[in-house]
Amino acid sequence: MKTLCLILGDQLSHNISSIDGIDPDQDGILLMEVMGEAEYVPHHPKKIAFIFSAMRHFHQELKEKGFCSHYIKLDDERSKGSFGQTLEVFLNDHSYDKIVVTEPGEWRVLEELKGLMETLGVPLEILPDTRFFCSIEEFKKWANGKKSLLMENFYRMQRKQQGILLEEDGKPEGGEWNFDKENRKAIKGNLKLPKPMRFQPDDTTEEVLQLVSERFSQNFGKLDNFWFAVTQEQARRALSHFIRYALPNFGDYQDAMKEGEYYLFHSALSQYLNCGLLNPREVCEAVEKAYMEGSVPINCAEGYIRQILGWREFIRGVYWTYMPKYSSLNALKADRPLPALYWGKETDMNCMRCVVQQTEEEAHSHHIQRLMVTGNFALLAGLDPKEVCEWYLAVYADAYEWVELPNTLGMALFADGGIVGTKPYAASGAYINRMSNFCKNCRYDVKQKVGEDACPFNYSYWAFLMRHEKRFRQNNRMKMVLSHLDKMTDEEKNSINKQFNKFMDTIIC
Ligand code: DLZ
Ligand code: SF4
Repeated sequence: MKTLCLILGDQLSHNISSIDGIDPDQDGILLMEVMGEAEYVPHHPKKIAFIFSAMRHFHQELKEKGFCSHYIKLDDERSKGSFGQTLEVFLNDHSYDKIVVTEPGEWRVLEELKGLMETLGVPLEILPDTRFFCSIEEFKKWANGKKSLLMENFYRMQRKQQGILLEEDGKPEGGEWNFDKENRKAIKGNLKLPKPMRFQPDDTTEEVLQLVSERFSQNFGKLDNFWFAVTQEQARRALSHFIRYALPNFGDYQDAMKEGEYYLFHSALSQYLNCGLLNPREVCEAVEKAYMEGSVPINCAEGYIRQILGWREFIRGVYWTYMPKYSSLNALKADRPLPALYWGKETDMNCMRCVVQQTEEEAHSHHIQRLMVTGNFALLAGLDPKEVCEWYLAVYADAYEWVELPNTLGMALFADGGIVGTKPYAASGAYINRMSNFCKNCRYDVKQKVGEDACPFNYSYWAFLMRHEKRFRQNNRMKMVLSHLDKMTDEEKNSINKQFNKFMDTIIC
């Protein structure tokens, strides 16, 4: 049976289930650059360039391994709007008895593939994505019947099942399951900061950069200084570089931010993991090995492994358990449009300006910047989750809906009403001031709660709590913060609300 294997842009792994069983002597493989995927949200140009270049390199590697790999470039006339249309055109010239594809990372694409089963006239088989530790079915089984889904419980179960960072008696390495308490230092003094490994674009990447600059220059984001890894071999070098130079301090400074310093001790490997250039297993194994050899302390190894084995898998499980309803949840009924400052319009809020500028330059910012600056602001301001989610999906090189949606809609915006997190990650300017130096160069005063010079995060925080007071009174974990609200006079509350509304009117126009 002559089989065609489809490889999507985030499936660039040589051990992916769809390739397993492909016979180089008779079967074929197809990768397609299609406009529908490139523009369903206005992706950052660096994201498009990264995916296209990694796809083209992957195709080259498949050919070198002896596979009959076909590649349709975006400017090839056979590239039509969607995967389905392009595939139809391809099948006019090539005959296959069967098509196989690994399940896609997005609901939208899964629906498209299911639709093709009816119309293509060739059987299409969708295989499970075995690159994850936990299958979708396993996650659903774990989640079934639970009132709330605690990531920590899921994570411990994964550690036990996978045998990662466990002592011989099954107890956790270092005596604790979670070292998060040790991960909250701010950057002080002249700490030497490493940089992620950078790669010079080769001819293939240069060709893609040219294409993207011609076709997507109107999108938010800069294309110059492209440095991402675009092959598995490069991504593996970036992983070793991270483990050697950044991981030993990753844990301590995981939540820190510093103006002008984009990566601190973060790995910047998520775009490689999420498109398949790195496998989560090899990443966890390499980090565990570094710990066992004594080159990395436990809080760093555990903190990093928790992100991959715990959080990343948990988020994927939530996505596939709750979709398609999940994408339209809006528990806090937030409906303000996304202010233009998210697309680079000047703002006096230094923290927002710095994070948006970094995003524009790099198509990357680290998780605390995403959660506690741009995400926190969106939560406090009551921005429409649909618009916020679209922004996150568009601007980050590692963003596919399965990972972006629960992180944004659930964790940052609390729009799922508590599926991902038990309470909203709302914080005033004090948090940003504690974890960064942004406030030093800001026109606003982080110490002032209200007034023309007050930090907008401060009055927005209190206005947010007032707006949702009734709901949050029912949440035990919100008791402490609401007790502060109880001490405020009506006059104070009124002036906070007035200033919040006035500020929102000035930034949303
Ligand atoms: C993000 C993206 C972009 C920009 N372009 C393509 C493309 O042209 N061809 C392709 O196969 N994949 C692309 N991707 C990644 C897909 O959007 C991703 O594979 C699906 O969203 C996963 O369901
Ligand atoms: Fe951000 Fe407020 Fe600090 Fe300015 S003062 S940087 S707006 S937290």
